[in-house]
Amino acid sequence: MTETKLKIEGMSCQHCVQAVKKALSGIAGVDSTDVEIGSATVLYDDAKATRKDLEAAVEEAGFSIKP
Ligand SMILES: [Cu+2]
Repeated sequence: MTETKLKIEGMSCQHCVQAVKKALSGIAGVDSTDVEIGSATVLYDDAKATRKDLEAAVEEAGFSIKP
């Protein structure tokens, strides 16, 4: 398991938190997520998912990743 923290731009309320949580939880290999406004800490199996997958899911949900 790998833990990574994503910095996320464009989140402003609990709806955004739920949207990001849902997007991340839908990825195969993601074990747990801890999402708050502006960031998400994700525990995932790096044999099944990559950080790029996590970032892509967040972007597909309408937010952007801060480098
Ligand atoms: Cu919101």
